Amino acid sequence: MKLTTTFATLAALLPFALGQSAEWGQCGGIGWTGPTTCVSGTVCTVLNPYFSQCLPGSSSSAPPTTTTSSSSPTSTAPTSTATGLNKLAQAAGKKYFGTATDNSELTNKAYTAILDNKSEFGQLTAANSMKWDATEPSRGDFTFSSGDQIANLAKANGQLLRGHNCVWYNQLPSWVSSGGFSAAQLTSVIQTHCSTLLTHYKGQAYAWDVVNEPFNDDGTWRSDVFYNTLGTSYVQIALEAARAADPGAKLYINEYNIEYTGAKATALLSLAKSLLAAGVPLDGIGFQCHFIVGQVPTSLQTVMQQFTALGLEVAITELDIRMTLPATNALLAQQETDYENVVKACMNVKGCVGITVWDFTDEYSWVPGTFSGQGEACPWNQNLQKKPAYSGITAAL
Ligand code: 9MR
Repeated sequence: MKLTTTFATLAALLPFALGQSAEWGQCGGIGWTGPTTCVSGTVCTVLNPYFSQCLPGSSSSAPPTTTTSSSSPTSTAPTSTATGLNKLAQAAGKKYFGTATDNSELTNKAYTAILDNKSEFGQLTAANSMKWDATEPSRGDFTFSSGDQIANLAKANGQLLRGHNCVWYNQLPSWVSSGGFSAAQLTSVIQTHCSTLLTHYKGQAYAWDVVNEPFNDDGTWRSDVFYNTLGTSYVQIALEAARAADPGAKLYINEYNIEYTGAKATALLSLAKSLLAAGVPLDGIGFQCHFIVGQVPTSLQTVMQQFTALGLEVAITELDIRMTLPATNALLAQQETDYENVVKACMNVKGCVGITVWDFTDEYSWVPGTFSGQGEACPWNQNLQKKPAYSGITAAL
């Protein structure tokens, strides 16, 4: 036993003696002064400007800052010992498995112990604190302290950040929605907001939901101050301002109920085509995936592929699967299957870059507050215990 421990310790130290990072170790990023090469069988992969990591595989995947040492790759292929949702997702070639979180939750130590665990979560989204009402509550008065708390946490944990969001009809201060602006004035309001927001987080966000929920479920445009004042052009205005502010961020349109084939998915597909044809900067489509147990759409993979066929990437951005309470073993078992199927859909689509759950615990889910009598939508329960849903996710990864 003692001998094994000593040998294991020496073996673990060997990469450092060779100046290499171990599998899953850091190998680069702003401020990193440690090794910049990886042990054999792993590749130094840029996850964000602050964090490059030695991921299992050879140098054919994402552009590495540096590649593996030249030691013989003919030995047994690396068997993945990955545990944790993010580790598994990355081992399977995805960029991240992530979660939404909110500022008020960060005082719960038991919660943050899981949130900060990069094996589980490699990406964070601020559930509320980067929205318009939080960041520009009155015109020109920008407040980033709450958003910064989430961004800084992601940075400290070596996690990617998804920015959410720039232009949305909801959580929009009345100075915008009822401002009586002309088209020219509202254009400037959008440009200032998107530009200031993305400039503030420049270099930190992997992606931004630049436009959120532009369509009604029947595929018509949502009637809000943006559409009513500017027509469809507001989408282009926002995307162009976002690109100019942070050229490194992937720019997304994020939407729900596009997981089903039908009018809404068709409307977004034709918008995406026309934006790309016009040279408007659009990189990705977010599939929110707020689902109901037993009713997960079988069309998810097909619809995602319709978008990736245009050259766009896609991501599952707000996954949760709710049920009518009380939870039963049968419902929890169905939820396990449902989570597995949703994650599988992303796994089956090469251009699906990652999956984000809309918070990981039932303790902080938005569902019970919005859908009376429903809940239990997350993979961890209210007591921060993993549910069968967790196994559904790992089975798919
Ligand atoms: O999780 C968010 C919740 O705390 C807010 O009260 C709610 C208000 O609009 O927004 C929730 O997040 C939404 C997200 O920003 C966009 N897609 C739907 C999400 C759930 O409502």
